[in-house]
Amino acid sequence: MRKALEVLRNHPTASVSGASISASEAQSIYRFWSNPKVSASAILESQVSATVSRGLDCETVLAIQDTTDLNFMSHRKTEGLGYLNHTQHQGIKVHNCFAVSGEGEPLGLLHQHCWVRESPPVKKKAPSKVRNSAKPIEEKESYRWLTTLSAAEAKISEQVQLVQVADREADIFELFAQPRQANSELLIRAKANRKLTSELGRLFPTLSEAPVLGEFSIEVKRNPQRAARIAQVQLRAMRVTLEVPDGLRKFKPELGPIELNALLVKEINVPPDGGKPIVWKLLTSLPVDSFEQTCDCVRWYSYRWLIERFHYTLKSGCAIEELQLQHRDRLLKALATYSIVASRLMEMTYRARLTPDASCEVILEPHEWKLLRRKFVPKSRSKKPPSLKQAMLWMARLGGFMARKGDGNPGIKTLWRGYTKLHWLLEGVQLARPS
Ligand SMILES: [Mn+2]
Repeated sequence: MRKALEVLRNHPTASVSGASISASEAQSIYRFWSNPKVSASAILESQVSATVSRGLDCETVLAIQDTTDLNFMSHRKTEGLGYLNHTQHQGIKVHNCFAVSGEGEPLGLLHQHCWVRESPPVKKKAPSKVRNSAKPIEEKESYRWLTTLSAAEAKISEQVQLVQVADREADIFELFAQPRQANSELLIRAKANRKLTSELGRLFPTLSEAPVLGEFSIEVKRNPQRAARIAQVQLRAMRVTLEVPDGLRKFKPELGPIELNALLVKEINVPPDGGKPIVWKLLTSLPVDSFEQTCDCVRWYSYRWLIERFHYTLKSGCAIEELQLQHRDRLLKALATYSIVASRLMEMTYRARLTPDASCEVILEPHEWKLLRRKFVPKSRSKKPPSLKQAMLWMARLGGFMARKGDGNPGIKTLWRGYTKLHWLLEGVQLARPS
């Protein structure tokens, strides 16, 4: 147990994750996950503090929030799971806050909140009063968006501009109304056609009449519904004052109308694959006085896909590992460990794509790349570290990537497998060393 703890605590960020999943340590790690004195948040601490210190070098940190379901339906023996959105599924709900720089560089996980649902979710068809609005925000699942905002603020220095980025699920009046610390901003996609104060009426029709500021192009990433493309968008922006929703007054009589900037981002052409053009209505506390400021908002919102990517990476890893853990608490600790690995892999792939020819030492420690090279180029005597691109390719080959013509780039599952295997090998080297 102590060994596992030390491995997790003492390793610098570059190898925490890998160290914690190596095969020959698996047993001590499983014991570590079973120890009631170790908490999931203690495991995450090293990753979070690495994220925070990377954030200090940034002018802007985007705190991107989103929720994912971890489905453990196949784990019939695991106790303490809860209902997911599909009521037949059992698992854990995970709300993550993933930090990204204003330039789109993944910085790592900033906060994680997990919970299980004791009862199945109320059907969408139920009257909306029964569904949700009859409760104060503190008693709703959606309170997580507010507490995560506070958690992010507590970690990021006020010297750095902190921007909460979230999809339509976070269109919550109480979130807009929550007092924020200096230099802390919101950038949220709007879902509700809210009532505006004054004679303007509703948000959406009013916004569609706002003056056009110009055109701008953004990179739209591939997802299950669409292919990647560069989208040419038209921008409109205006200042709006949102009225307090009627259902909210009885819980929060102190709330008043809220002023925010509203943006309408509309893709001009139909995408080449015939899919839906982008239409984003965004609400933000950021200034939109100039065209450049507005473009920043849109670009920052476009980085939201990185949290989707993080969740995909996390799930790929969890599926590969086929966790056989008997109880939720152990699963939560395993999840914390895997979140660190997923975060590392995101950083590696990003850097390898951005600066493929840079030294791999920005992401790998010397003992890691030296072992990789010994495996694939046993005769090399060079002291110079290989490029990032080369190191990633070797790691992918460890994970089963054939690197034939036409194989394209290695996928995340392959890299996950390769990264894990690299650490098995490192462990093997240490075992083979005479003590
Ligand atoms: Mn979402």
